[in-house]
Amino acid sequence: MRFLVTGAAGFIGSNFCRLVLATSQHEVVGFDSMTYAANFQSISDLLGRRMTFVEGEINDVPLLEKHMRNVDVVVHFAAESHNDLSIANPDAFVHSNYLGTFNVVKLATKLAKRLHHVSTDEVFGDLDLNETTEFTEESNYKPSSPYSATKAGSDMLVRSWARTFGLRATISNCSNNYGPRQHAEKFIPRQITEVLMGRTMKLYGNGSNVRDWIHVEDHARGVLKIIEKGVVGETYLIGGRCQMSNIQVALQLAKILQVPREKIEFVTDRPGHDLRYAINPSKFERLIGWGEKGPVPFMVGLKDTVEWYADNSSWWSSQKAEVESRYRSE
Ligand code: NAD
Ligand code: TDX
Repeated sequence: MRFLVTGAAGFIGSNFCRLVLATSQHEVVGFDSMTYAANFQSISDLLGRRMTFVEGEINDVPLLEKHMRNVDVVVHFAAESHNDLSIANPDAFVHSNYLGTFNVVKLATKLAKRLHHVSTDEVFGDLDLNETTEFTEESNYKPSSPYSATKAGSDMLVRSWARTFGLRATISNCSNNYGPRQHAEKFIPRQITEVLMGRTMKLYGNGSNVRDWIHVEDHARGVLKIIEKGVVGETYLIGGRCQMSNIQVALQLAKILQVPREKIEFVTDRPGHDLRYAINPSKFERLIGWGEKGPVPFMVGLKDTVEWYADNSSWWSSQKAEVESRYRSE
């Protein structure tokens, strides 16, 4: 099959393209508008016979249509993805996440293409810290931030086009990803790069908020499996059953980076900060059947991720100054 991958130069999109080229015979057309979050170095080594790249906006309908015509499946990752930025600048989130997905679903319907829409567990809002509840495919939508609200809206567009206009679509809502090639604005790469630069980690509030971590390769494997074997019309919740508080993650990072816990600094909390996310991935696990290898164990993946950032400062050094100057001005 030939895939049109929107957001191909971002964190998860680029890791997905890498996995597809390494483990299948599918062809890839990467499509990305190269916002601040994209990094051409994440895909430059992949371009060749089975992968091409188009710099383009999903809201540029004629350009998107031209490239969508030549593929079998649209894999839609493109989005503004950072909660902190959505608080400072929500307009870009409505533009890319909501209107952009509106254009993607309309064109996929018009051209009768199969669509896989990549979404987030944040559409379900947050869970209490002291409970053991988890999100399921039946959970109500209750987004908290402009980011999660626009992702929730994008899911609704996909669902309604599937029911009303016969769009052949699947949706996945995944938990927090970590791994190589994630922008330095996000929690884990920010803390690793701060320590590599001799500074302190920056934890919001008291560090008790909980996230459910999954390695980006496992998310990419999941998306590919849903495209190949998932049931059209279904939603899958992807997660790795790995709930950790931010302070627990920071302590593990301190251990791997061999710095004392005094390197962890507590800073002003994020407004509206979601307390806990937790995915019940039972339905997805029945589809993926992890096999003997299973998902990447968090401590193994975290250690590899630290090594990747230590070895690839040329990938993140130019975005790092920009990120920290943005955080200082917030
Ligand atoms: P990212 O910010 O690293 O990458 C997003 C990419 O989309 C960037 O390369 C950007 O240039 C591109 N893009 C943005 N707006 C565009 C537009 N209008 N037209 C074309 N390209 C555009 O984000 P990510 O972490 O790789 O997330 C990818 C997808 O996965 C998003 O839809 C996000 O909501 C979802 N998701 C992310 C996580 C996570 O933990 N990062 C978890 C679950 C779901
Ligand atoms: O410097 C920081 N310090 C800190 O304590 C940053 C950047 C974050 N945090 C906290 C906030 C969250 O509790 O760490 C946790 C993770 O923060 P982010 O990396 O910003 O991720 P989150 O807000 O949980 O959203 C992420 O997961 C779901 C992705 O950015 C989304 O795109 C995805 O949909």
